Amino acid sequence: MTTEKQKHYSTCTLCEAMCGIEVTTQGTEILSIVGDKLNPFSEGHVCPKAMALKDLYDDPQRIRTPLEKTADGWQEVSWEYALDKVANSLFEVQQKHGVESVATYLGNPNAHNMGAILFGPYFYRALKSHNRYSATSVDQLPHHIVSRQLFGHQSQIPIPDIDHTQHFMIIGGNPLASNGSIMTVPHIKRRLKAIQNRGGKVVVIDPKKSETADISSEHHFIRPGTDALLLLAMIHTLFDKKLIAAKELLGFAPDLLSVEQYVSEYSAKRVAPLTGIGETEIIALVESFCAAGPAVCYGRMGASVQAFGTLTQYLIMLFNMLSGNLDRQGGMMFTQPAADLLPHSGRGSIANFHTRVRNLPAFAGEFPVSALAEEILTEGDGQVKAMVIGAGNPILTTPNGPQLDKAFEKLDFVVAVDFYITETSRHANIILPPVTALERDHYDIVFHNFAVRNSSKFSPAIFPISDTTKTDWQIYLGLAERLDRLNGLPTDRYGTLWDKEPKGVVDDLLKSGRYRYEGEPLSIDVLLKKPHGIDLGPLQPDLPEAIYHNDKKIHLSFDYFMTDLNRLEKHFFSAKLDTKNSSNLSEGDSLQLIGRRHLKTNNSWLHNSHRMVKGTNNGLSRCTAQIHPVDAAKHNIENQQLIIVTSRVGQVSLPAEITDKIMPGVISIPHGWGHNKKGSQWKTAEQHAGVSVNDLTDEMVLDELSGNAVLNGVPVTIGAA
Ligand SMILES: Nc1nc2c(c(=O)[nH]1)N[C@H]1C(S)=C(S)[C@@H](COP(=O)(O)OP(=O)(O)OC[C@H]3O[C@@H](n4cnc5c(=O)[nH]c(N)nc54)[C@H](O)[C@@H]3O)O[C@H]1N2
Ligand SMILES: Nc1nc2c(c(=O)[nH]1)N[C@H]1C(S)=C(S)[C@@H](COP(=O)(O)OP(=O)(O)OC[C@H]3O[C@@H](n4cnc5c(=O)[nH]c(N)nc54)[C@H](O)[C@@H]3O)O[C@H]1N2
Ligand code: SF4
Ligand SMILES: [Mo]
Repeated sequence: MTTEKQKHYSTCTLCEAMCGIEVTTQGTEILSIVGDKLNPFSEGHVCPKAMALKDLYDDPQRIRTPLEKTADGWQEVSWEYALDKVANSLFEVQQKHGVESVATYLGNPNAHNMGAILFGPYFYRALKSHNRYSATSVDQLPHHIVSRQLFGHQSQIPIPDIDHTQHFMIIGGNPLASNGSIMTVPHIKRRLKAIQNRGGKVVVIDPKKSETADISSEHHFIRPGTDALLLLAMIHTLFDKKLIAAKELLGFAPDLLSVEQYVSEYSAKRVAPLTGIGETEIIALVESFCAAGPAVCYGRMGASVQAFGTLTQYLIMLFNMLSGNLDRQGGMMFTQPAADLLPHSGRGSIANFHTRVRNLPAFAGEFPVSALAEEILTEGDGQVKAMVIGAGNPILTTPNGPQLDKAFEKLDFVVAVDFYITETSRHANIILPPVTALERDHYDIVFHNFAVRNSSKFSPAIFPISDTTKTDWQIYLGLAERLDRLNGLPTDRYGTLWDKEPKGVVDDLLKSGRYRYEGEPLSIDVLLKKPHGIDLGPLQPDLPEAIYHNDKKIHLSFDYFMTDLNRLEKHFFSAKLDTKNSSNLSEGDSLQLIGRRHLKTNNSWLHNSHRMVKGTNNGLSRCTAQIHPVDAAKHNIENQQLIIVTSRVGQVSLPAEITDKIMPGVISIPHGWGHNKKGSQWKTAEQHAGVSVNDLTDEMVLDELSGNAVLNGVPVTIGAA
């Protein structure tokens, strides 16, 4: 290896923004990471997390060799031994307890990892178990269901055309902290400012005056979990004020105007007292949206991960359609990705099987993760006895973490594919550590499909794989091959896969895709000559091609979605509230718990980087409970005072941060903290432990239509510690 300084052009994989980075290396050392100014998509943008890629690479606590848990603690073992041991152990559990007894949980970083996406499925297929879980059901599940029903494919999700819109309504998203989600968008601040500079508006609907709300044209506090009501009233207003502009969409969705009958009861006047947004304000929101020209209404975590998340996302889509903003420049548009996996991937089966204990529906072959603990703890046929955890930390990231923590202790065997000993992987018998992002080839097979502009880029690994290191795909393929062999199945096809590598699959997709570049079909070779990536232009109108249903029509699926109005009526308007499910109404002393993100966090796993946790938040750690001065006064709580927050499932104690940026009656606690569990090994993170908000969230309360978790709008009480 050369000892000269070298510059490499790569891509940050930490969040969805796909920022191009310039990485300077010397030998095996990373000297610096800065934004790649010549990347046509991100134009030099990076956030402070880009340097965390270096910290991760350097971190002495990061695991580099497979570990086995023994009576004398963790022991380093060889890859051959570790992969054999895992495959044999999973095989044995399945022999003894049946195929369903092994469950898998896939975490968020998989979505940023082409190897795991393209080759991981060989392993799940070899396992044959239906007991599959992932972070999808604490996140974007509603978006998938809405797209599956309307457009025929779970991942055909339209994206805000932020660069051409004149009015951007953001419901429950904070892109200034998250850098955008289901909207791959570097330079979000510049782009939001640009809307305002061209005479447009950015409107934020959020129980918190977030960083995004701070730079918006208008912000409206909304009571957590009442967005579906707001959307119903917004659609009601479209009809009432004769603002429907859907003529061009009627050819694709002939029944669209019959939405009117479903919203007739939901006037702005009726919903206003529940949402906290006044009747005239709601009407004005709609009028100004419709007067703006191209406009787009977009909802993210706050709108999705709540009791009516699926209904809310559906209504957002209807609102965009009825106002004439679907598939319109400056509205919600479909991308035209260069390497399009969609035609080759599952469209998303809805409820074709159910969980054993609570009878919850599967979507696209996955069960709601809220059901995982009970599937481990409840005895009987099909009980989960072993777990595979791939790039996830569900003990901190899914509802009722402590219950899952206890459940994990009962398992016969656990394997974690992870490079840290986390709150979850500490339960593993074997940990298989892949290399970090900069050590593997990268093509963003997911997030190009959600990007606000079409582009294409391949980032080859900066450091080559050695004999002693493996990427995620090598781990999964190694396990798949071993399992098939143990099951007596043919394994000849693996030879081809080992040679092809995930990048070979991307190459096929590019070559069979819709773009040519300078006369040649796009390919990995073409992209290698363009290390900064290539721009493929703005999003284009794409109906009916974007529709995956055979009849090329949008299926509005009223029967599926609108039946949830019965639950909504009961929840918000029935005189006698079902207290178990009344998660959305502040009653008496209870507050509504919501989540938040900070620019320097990434779910649960960047807190071992000193750079990410240092610095102050007015002298407080970043894991605080934000409450409004009115609520603080009511409970005699002072700023920075330790308080106890209690929910149906648990209790945490953390400092209060009193701020009028939060709506009265609401409390905000970030997720991903709580690094104080015995046996996890991340020294810096432990010094900034915080508490886990998912010790409070309730695995029994779901968005019933989808099975998605309810992490926003959780009823809690507070008191001085
Ligand atoms: N209360 C509350 N809870 C939430 C949320 C919220 O807003 N509020 N947000 C939810 C959301 S949106 C999400 S996506 C989930 C995330 O939930 P999870 O995916 O369960 O958790 P992460 O914190 O992303 O954990 C990722 C793990 O993968 C490891 N890892 C990182 N990169 C790689 C890699 O390349 N390969 C492998 N094999 N491992 C890797 C890390 O070390 C870490 O242990 O959290 C959810 N939980
Ligand atoms: N820095 C950083 N960036 C990240 C991540 C991270 O952990 N850190 N995680 C990544 C992941 S996995 C995801 S999924 C995305 C998420 O991306 P976003 O959805 O943009 O991120 P959040 O910060 O969760 O924003 C949710 C907003 O919804 C508001 N909210 C809460 N409840 C409600 C409600 O009931 N109604 C309404 N209208 N609003 C509500 C919250 O106050 C918050 O401002 O971020 C990604 N980017
Ligand atoms: S915005 Fe996201 S992709 Fe860009 S540097 Fe930050 S973490 Fe990486
Ligand atoms: Mo997420």
